Amino acid sequence: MTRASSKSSVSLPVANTDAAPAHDGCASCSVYRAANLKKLGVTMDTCDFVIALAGNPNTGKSTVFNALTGLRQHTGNWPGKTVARAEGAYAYDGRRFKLVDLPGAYSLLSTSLDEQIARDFILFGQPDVTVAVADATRLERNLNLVLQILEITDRVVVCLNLVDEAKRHGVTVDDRQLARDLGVPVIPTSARFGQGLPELLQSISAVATGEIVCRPHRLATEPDAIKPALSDLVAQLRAAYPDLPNARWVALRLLGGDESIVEALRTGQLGTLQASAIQETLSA
Ligand SMILES: Nc1nc2c(ncn2[C@@H]2O[C@H](COP(=O)(O)OP(=O)(O)O)[C@@H](O)[C@H]2O)c(=O)[nH]1
Ligand SMILES: [Mg+2]
Repeated sequence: MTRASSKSSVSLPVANTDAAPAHDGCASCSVYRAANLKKLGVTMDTCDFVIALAGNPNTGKSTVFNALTGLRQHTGNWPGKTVARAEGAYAYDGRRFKLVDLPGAYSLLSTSLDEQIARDFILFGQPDVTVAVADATRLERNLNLVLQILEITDRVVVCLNLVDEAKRHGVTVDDRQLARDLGVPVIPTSARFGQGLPELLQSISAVATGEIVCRPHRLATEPDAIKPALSDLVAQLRAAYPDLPNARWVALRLLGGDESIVEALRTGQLGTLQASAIQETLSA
């Protein structure tokens, strides 16, 4: 499916000005060029796929975003830097990808505005791929959000970033085992230095086109006690909102008393929220 948009073309610098040491994945070497990346800035006349960048604050989402789009989304080493989502585009292997840099989030269950924006986009915006950017130096903490994302969508690539920092602290992550455990591709990167980005581009493309089919790790099952209520609620949600992408997840949130979802349902905004998120996805 091709998604259309009306944004005008803007010519933007494409060079990655961050100091980049010589290595396989850097922006200036042949491997990177061979990755067939064309940074399109905010040129999004048409795009084939919408890609969301999600992750805890300070995991390098905006650094990845800038490296792939050639834009200059602000990066910083403190939380809350990205307050709204930023959008840009790139072309890879003859296809056009719209990249959405979501605000940092520790959880998709919280009620902070940043986290709600991120959650609504992943849940209702239906990105073709969600890239979960995780900090390799704080993997355990970061996996909380990754696992929550895997509950909502099965098209996920984990960008295991800051591996250079992890290495400096003597931490190595077995990314292959992690990929097996999570059931989605895990790509080690040092986005600041362009390392791993060709592999990341390749994985995003493969998941978007269906060449790679993810089998995400999901919580085994819900407790027996809530099963009848859950299936009843799921049926009602499906009847009321046939296009709702993940009725089970929404039902679980309702049973958990998630105020924002309860409110969205009570006011009838659940359908509107869904429609507007999709509309924004298409027209931004
Ligand atoms: N050492 C190192 N620093 C990085 C890497 N990626 C991002 N950073 C730095 O981490 C900080 C936060 O990055 P940013 O992209 O703003 O994170 P965001 O909050 O997730 O958007 C910035 O100072 C980046 O330069 C990396 O792979 N290695
Ligand atoms: Mg950011």
